[in-house]
Amino acid sequence: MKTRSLACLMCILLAIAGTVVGDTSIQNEGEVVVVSVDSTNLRFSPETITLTEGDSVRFFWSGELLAHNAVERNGLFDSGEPMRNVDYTYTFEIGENGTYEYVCEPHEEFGMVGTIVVEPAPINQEEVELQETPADKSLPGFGLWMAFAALSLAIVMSSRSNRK
Ligand SMILES: [Cu+2]
Repeated sequence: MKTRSLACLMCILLAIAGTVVGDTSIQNEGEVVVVSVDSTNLRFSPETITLTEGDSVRFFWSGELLAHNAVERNGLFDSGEPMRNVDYTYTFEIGENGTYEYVCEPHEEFGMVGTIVVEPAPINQEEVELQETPADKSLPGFGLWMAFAALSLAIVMSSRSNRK
């Protein structure tokens, strides 16, 4: 009876170990999509991009004739003062899905406007992001060692009870 309950405990611990190891092994790096200024000097290129939560938009231009910036209409991101050289990256976090419109402040009236569509992250990726804690990173093998200890204990206990 005692051996059976220990074996049961071992199974539970192995299951826990499995989920801990599984979480830390999934590292989903987001994509980075570059938006620059086209040859007319008054348009973003591309004007519309589609991303997934966790991805980034990188506003990148250098040596432009005119100074530009990229400011989201509700202030979600802002590359700062208009400049002829800009390298500004914004990463869309989990929960920031939606459609965002941004403008180049000095050239908005000329139609220098862009759109970013951010789609929700797949469910499994969302779980990884939410469950990821500093403890998981510092002790990646903790669950596995717990299971190993339980397994050792179960073997010792069962061999003792067999002798009786
Ligand atoms: Cu501009």
